Amino acid sequence: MGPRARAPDDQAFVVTTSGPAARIDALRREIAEHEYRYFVLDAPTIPDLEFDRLVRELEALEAAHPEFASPDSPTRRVGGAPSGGFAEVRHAQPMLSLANAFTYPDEPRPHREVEAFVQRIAEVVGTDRIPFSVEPKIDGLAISLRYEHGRLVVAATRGDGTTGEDVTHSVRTIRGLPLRLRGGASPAVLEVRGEVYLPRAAFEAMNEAARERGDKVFANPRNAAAGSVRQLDPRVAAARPLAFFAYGVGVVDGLDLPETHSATLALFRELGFPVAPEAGTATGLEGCLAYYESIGSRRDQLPYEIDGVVYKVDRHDWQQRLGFVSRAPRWALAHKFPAREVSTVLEGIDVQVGRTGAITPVARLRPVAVGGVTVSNATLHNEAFVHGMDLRIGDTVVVRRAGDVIPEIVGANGDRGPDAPPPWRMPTCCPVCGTALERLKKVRRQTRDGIEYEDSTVVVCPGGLFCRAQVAERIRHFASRRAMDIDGLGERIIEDLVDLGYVKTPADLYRLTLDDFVEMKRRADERDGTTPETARQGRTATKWAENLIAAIDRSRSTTLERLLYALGIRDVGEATAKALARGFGSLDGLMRADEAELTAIPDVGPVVASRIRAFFDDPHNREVIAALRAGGVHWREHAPQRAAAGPLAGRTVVLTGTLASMTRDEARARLEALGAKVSGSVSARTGFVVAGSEAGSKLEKATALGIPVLDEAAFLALLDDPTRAP
Ligand code: I6G
Repeated sequence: MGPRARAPDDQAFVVTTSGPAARIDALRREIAEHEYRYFVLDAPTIPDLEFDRLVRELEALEAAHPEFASPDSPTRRVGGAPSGGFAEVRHAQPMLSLANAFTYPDEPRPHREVEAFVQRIAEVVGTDRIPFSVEPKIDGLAISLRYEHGRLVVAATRGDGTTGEDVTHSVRTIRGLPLRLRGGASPAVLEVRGEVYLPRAAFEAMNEAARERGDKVFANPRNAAAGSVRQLDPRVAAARPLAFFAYGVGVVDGLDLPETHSATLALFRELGFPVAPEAGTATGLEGCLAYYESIGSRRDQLPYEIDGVVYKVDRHDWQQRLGFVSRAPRWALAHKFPAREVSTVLEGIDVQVGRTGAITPVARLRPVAVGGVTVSNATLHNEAFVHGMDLRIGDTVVVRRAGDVIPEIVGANGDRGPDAPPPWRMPTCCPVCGTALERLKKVRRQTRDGIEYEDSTVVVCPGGLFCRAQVAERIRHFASRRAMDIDGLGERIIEDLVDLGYVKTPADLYRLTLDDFVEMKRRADERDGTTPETARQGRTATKWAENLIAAIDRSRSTTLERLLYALGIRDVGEATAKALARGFGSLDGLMRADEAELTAIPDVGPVVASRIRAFFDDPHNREVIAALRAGGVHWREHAPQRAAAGPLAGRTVVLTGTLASMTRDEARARLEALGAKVSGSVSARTGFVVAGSEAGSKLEKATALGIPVLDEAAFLALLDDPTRAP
């Protein structure tokens, strides 16, 4: 069901079996209850596999007994064929909008709009100690769900507030959204309103997969959620892990609502609806502002994108007294966070040279504040991305910055006059060393205006050692925290070391003396025109150099896996470095290995194996390794550890896409525990492919090669019973 299932510690259900109808009914109730525990209470009580077994049993029984079919069976979330369009739904009670307030940090009264909101309420209710219900404002799509006699009958978008679109077929697929109200509740009508959203991780995985396929990416989770809900084919919506939080009511008939909004949210939970776990209560202006600060400080850690918080007067009778101004309730306010998407001007496109020579276009932007940070650069990923968006210098572009993600351009205004600059072209020579650039994979593409380009997913500078950018990048990677961890050896110092000729390879670091550093600093200051040193500055420079020498010395004692990662072999990330270190135990063993021995290591496919072989065959790299050893770099070696016993021993499996029930690392560990080798690339030697949602080019390749593909359900069944392996 999801990645968080716990051990079966409180099994609350005893399922009786007296004929298929009773069993079907019991299974439906049991599955709905487990979905509730998982999605609403966030407290699952059975492991995923057990849950899946219940669903499979129900599916089998329903297939054998179609006479007991029911539209609100948990197996029927994806019901019916794709619809031909969206019917209009007139909301029985309008879906209103909320008034917004912003904070102006640089002004004398930064929260004046929230103060005015509270003040207006205080004047009506006679106190400023107002109890508020407070919630995060999820960046999703507002939906109204209509239940009649306990059953979901219609789900509609907000539309213009009066008339929306019928999206019942796709909203039904949202796991954790009750198709029937819980606990047998059966009011004549209950309209529950809330937000459909796409969790941040799912949004990022979806865009990554789209990028891999060369498809258009969604600008933000809200657009992705809206695009998913407005799918005519419910199977598409079902494949996207949409989620829902309830936050309000529309028409209610036959149910007594509690006296406060916070108690209504608690009632929603009892009826089976997910409610944002951050929802709470606060008193007066101070309480609201404290909530705003608290949620704001956790904004990047929340698993969903939010654009602010919402304050609502908690007491329903006070809400009624306050009423509405135009189409917004006077008793509620959306207090917005600084925007994460803003427009600015694309002033230029530069290219960056990575440590392996890969060339990445980078947008140079007119500096702009995005989500509280000034942004002047944004990644453009690759040439195809620039052409796909048809970006031109001078365009107005939309920049987005969320969480720790590097700022991205997510949209561009393509309406430009006849004097528009020509489309951008990737330079033909490395901007740093002048070597002619190479294209590793050629794809023909067309822009919107029909001009044909030969795009490459990877453009590289083959300058290697001659290219200062690559030398500096390699040393930066070598010294980085997860590699050799040389504390204090920052980007600027590395650039100076390379520019002034002190360092050409990582091994040169271990030959540097205190005097070299002091001298280098003096020359760099001279070059930069920095004022001559005072005696005190001289002492500081010596202390700085001593600290660096000590940090370099500490890095001499390392581990084989860190060293392998630090060497920067193409496609050898931390996980592969670890697997190689475990599998070979010694650097000499690894350096001697042929491609067959290399591909016996988990995560190493033929492409990576050939890269490793090429790296160690290069005499220059062998010299660097010898020089590192001579410079005192050492690590512990051990006997090779190869485990290939188990029912899947000898089978190579490729994982692709996103699995709903476990992370990729968990899936890999489960397969390896059964003896399988998990590889990162599909080849004729691949035994089978496990494809989660949003699987990209690997799935396509497997299909083209006729390699068996397991979906998530089949994969879970295989873990249960490895004899089912194709
Ligand atoms: O658009 C909204 C987002 C969140 C809302 C809302 C909300 O409460 C947490 N509440 C109301 C009453 C309305 N819109 C109209």
